[in-house]
Amino acid sequence: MTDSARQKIEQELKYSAHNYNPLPVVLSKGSGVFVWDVNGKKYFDFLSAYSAVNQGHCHPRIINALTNQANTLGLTSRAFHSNPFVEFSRYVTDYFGFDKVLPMNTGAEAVETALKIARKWGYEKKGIPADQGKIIVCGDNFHGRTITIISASTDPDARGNFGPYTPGIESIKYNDVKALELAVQDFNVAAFIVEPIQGEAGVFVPDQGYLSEAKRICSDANVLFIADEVQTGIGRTGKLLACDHENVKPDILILGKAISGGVYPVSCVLANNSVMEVITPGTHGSTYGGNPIACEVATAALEVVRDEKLAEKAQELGEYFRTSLKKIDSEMISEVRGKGLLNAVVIQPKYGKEAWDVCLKMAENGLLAKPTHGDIIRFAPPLVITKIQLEQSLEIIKNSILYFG
Ligand code: IF1
Repeated sequence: MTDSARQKIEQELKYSAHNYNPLPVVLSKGSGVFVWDVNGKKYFDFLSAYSAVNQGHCHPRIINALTNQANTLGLTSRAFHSNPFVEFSRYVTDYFGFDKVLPMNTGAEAVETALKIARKWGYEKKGIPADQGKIIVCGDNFHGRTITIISASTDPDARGNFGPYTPGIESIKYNDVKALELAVQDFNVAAFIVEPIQGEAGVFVPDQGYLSEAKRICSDANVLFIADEVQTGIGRTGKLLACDHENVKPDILILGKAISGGVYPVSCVLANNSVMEVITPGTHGSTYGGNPIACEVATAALEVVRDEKLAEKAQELGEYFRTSLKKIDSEMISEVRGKGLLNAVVIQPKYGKEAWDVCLKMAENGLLAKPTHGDIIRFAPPLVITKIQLEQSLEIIKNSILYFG
């Protein structure tokens, strides 16, 4: 690391809350699959801002939409109609096949929105007695950072000392249909919320059939099936939505991150009329939700996914990526897993060297990835990566791991 990079990191540590532990690189530029640090060193970005930058950094079509709209009309609030929102609401509902959209800004806000809709639906449509509604969540989930959402978390770091917690949340084991079957027997259950692949848990892919079975169990019990596709959606896992792998249509779909290609905070909740009609004027909203810039950016970002066939690319390149990783002959690799271009390698420490050391070595060799839970490295490049770039990346990953044996 250069002195100037070290100084910048020290400055950040001095003036900002220590809620992250970043890799020691200071980035200043991005384009496509690459980012550059303040010294001009170039890296493959294998985090993609946790799958927000599926379309690649600074995609020209999305940036054009951003600057054009920023120069025209930025924010109206939803107190007035705006042409971009009129157009976006039709575009996004048609794109994902739902009757209605409710726009927000961040993933956590969209999750909160979905939970509010589910509770209201529970009282007004299902007939759950007042204030008795329950939401079923999965152990090791990650849905965001608000107080209600961390009330649903089983991670001590995410929860610890942030109580008192929101009541009406019950946690069951992920990937366990029997546990869900039992949980929904309680009439007061309004909804089940699930990540089709658990990201924070370390890219944990459930058994084939889990999602479709879970959806069937929910439907039979008159419980809403909510899919949190904030991380898995928009092409990342090789289909437009991870639920599409099992032809599951959620009752409520939550999207964020890549819906704007990493350009602007945009999130959405989608549902059909029978569910979304519980939302009436004054019951929910957001100053920035559905603002003209967000709508134009998200429309362009979704067009890019379709026109550049990014889901199909993720499917094909993902297979190749996992096959190639499995061929690396190192005792340090104890497991390779994932779907599409959302993948992870479990690192077995060797001579005291761990996933963090591998990530530092990869950074030195020109590729950025971040360890999670100490021993898992997530690999999620922008979906615009080419086969040749993926091969170059695999060389870096391989050499960095083999460096330690
Ligand atoms: C951080 C992980 C990824 C999400 C799902 C909602 C949200 C997220 C399924 C909230 C956010 C993030 C945020 C990020 C780390 C991260 C993450 F490691 F925790 F699991 F992506 F891999 N639902 N995921 O994954 O969205 O409010 O942040 O927009 O820095 O905490 P948000």
